[in-house]
Parts: sequence; C-alpha cells; structure tokens
Amino acid sequence: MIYDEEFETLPREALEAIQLKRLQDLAERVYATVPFYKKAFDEKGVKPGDIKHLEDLHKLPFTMKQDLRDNYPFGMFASPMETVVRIHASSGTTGKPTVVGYTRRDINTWAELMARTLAAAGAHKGDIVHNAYGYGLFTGGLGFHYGAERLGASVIPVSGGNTKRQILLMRDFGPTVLTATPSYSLHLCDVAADEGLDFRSLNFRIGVFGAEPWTENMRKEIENKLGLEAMDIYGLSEIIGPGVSVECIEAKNGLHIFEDHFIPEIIDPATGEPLGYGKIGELVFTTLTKQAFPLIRYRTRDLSVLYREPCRCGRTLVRMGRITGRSDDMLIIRGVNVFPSQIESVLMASEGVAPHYVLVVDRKDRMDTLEVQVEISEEVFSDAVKDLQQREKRIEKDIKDLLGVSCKVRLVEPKTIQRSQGKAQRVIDKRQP
Ligand code: DLL
Repeated sequence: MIYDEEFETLPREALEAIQLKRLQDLAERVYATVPFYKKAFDEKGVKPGDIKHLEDLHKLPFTMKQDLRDNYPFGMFASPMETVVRIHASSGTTGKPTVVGYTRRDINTWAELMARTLAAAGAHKGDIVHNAYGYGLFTGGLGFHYGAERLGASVIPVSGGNTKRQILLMRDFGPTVLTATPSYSLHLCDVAADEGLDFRSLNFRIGVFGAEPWTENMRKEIENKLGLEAMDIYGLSEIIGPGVSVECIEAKNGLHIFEDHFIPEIIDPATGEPLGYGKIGELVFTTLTKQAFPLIRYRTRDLSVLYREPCRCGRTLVRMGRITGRSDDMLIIRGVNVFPSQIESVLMASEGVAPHYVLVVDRKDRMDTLEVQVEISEEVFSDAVKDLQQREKRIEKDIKDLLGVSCKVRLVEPKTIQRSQGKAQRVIDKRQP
C-alpha cells in the first residue's frame, strides 16, 4: 500500500520543483542560524542565494561526522533549544556520541515517514507490530513505535533483550509484523527453537530489518527459518533515524528514498566528485525539511548505488541498492581492501555454516592476519573432524578466490559467538594503529 499517494508518486519534474524550493529555504536557514554552516559556506565562497537550480547543490560544502563531533553536543542545532522536544544519540566506535535533536514538527515528519516505510513494507492498520529494536537513545525503537501508531497498527514496545520473554509474548499476542535487526531476528528464532517452538508456526507475515548490514543470502535464510517476508530498511540517526529508505514488498529490489525530504547523492569517497546513477560510491544526504538538526551533504560513509528506473509498486522515488559496505570500516589486510560484507557473502553461500561470525584481524611478525570464526549449523555439528576441516579449507579457498586474501577459517560450535540484542559486532581488530 502507498501511504502518501501524493508525495510518493510525484512526477519527477514536480518532485524536483519541491526539492529546489526546500533546498533554497534550507540554505538560507542554516546560513543564518548555524555558525558552522556560515563559516563553511563562506570558505567555499558560496551564498544561499547562489542556489538557482538543483545541480547547484554541488556547490555547497560537505558535512562530515567529525564536524558533528567538533560541535558536540548541540552546536549544529538550527532551532532554539526551547523548541527541541527530543534528543537521540548514536554511539560511535570512538569518542563521544553523535547527538541529534527534533522539534515537534520533526517528530511529526518522522512518524509520517515511518508510517510510509511500514506501509511500503506491507504493514497496515490492524497489524500487531512486535518492535524489538532498542528503545532509548537509539532511534530504532521509538522511530518504529511512532510510525506503527501513525499507521494505525498496535505496537508491542518490547525493545531488545529478555529474549525468552519475547518468545512468550510472540506466542500469546500473535504479532503479524516483526521489527528487529536481522541478526537479532535469527537469535529470536534460535531461542524459540530451544523452547520447542517453530518460529514458522507464529503469526508473522512480514519483517522489517535494518540498522546493520545484511545480504541477499541472509534474507533467504531469515525468510525460510522465520516464515515471513523480509524487507530491508535503511536510515541513520543524523538524517532522521529509520525512515530514510525502505524496500517495497511488491518488488523487494532496492530501497525507495523519500526524496521529498532527503536528497541523495553518490560520490567518489576519495575525491568527493558526484557519480552518476548506477555507480557504486558513498551515499550523501541533504535533509530538506528538518528543523532542529538539518544537514547539508552529509557524508554517511555507507557504500551504495542509486537507480531511477520506475518500480512496479508505482512509487516514482529513486531507489538505492543494499548497503555493500562502509568506506570507513573497510579493512586493509596485507594491502588488500576487504569489506566485512564480502566475507559475509561467501559465508552465507557456504553450506553447513550459520550466519553468525566474527572477523579477527591481528598482526604477527609484521604481517596482518585474518581469522574468520563462523558457527557451524546444528546439522553438521556432529560431522567427523576431518569433514569439518575440509569445510574450513573450502571456505578459505572461496574467500581467497573472491578477495585475493588468505585467511584462516575456524568453525566454532553452534551458539558460541556472542549474540547481540541490537547491532552485531562483526570485526575485532587487534592491530595497533
Ligand atoms: O541504525 C537507524 C535504523 C534503525 C535504521 C532501525 C534501520 C532500522 P544509527 O545507529 O545512526 O541509525 O546507524 C546508522 O547503520 O550509517 C549504516 O552504516 C547502518 N545501517 C542502517 N541500516 C542499514 C541497512 C540506525 N539496512 C548506520 N543495511 C548507517 C546496512 C545499515 N547498514
């Protein structure tokens, strides 16, 4: 179902006219209210009035995560603190969290976008949403919560954790929509099995999974094991939280970006040059309607691709491909660029292993080492040691063939890799910087 017929199906010209008007207003506003932007515009020799066409966006400066850190906590806010009704934050791997703020209108926009998101994923009024995204500073829990209520569904605000209790609630309340990180959804399924419950016998129809990278193979695994249709949702705290883009259930092929609120770009991460449709690069977003925390050309570090072919669902919005990695979590192992998602794709294509793994990177005798620890599935757990060693060798070869980097694969017992209730931690880098 299309939640907002008018804005999700606009002809391109009409959409671009709205974008231009909103961009012009935004440029005026941030220049006048955020000292960081005044300085950044001045340094580039650009004035808000120079935005005459949409392409003039390229004249504006980028915003980097470091800029948010430098203005911690509220220095990038464009609205007075008295009008900010909500604060969220995301914890990075280093240093202080990234802090974001919302006015009342921003919260309303977010609820609308999340209602659109859930509807695109196939949810509707009357659904019961088991919301296992974390509530708190993380945007996942509350973002889905407001969107589900706006759509007219019933929300179970269960958050992450206390997994056995979640199974009980699922059994008794009969939820029809599961919202969780993909890794936690598999954990829920495992715990259900331990309790003697086949997840497929539950009432779920669809799942809306995101907040961490996952693959097509993982989608198949989730759909099979959980007995539901799995959709990918993307977002980040800085831009609004979840609600930036989502797959439609009709095509499940690329995530529609809500372009009346966010302008996406793909750039070359090394040079900053904009790349055309169909080229893989770093995603950059400009928020068009946010009041408290607007961002101009924010570099997400997420790698993706944009395409504008029409979609069979009827939405005219541009789609982005599944996130294929991050330009900053790229590992460099003996000089080779390695994205954890590439290794994941090999693992997911290998038989007999479960989608739970960690990559341990270390340095021995000045040489980088990569160990891939992956759980074997219950079915092959009892195989002879010799068979397991063969499996390890086969995966090592597949990784070498794909990435050109040799590694040690270590199969570990089922359920020994630590489960996360939110985002999974997949990389342990022990090398000294
Ligand atoms: O993860 C917002 C969110 C909540 C999205 C719930 C979807 C569902 P942050 O904690 O700020 O916000 O983390 C944002 O997570 O830059 C990506 O690297 C990653 N990410 C989010 N969704 C996906 C996805 C939320 N579908 C960061 N696929 C982003 C791959 C994702 N990576």
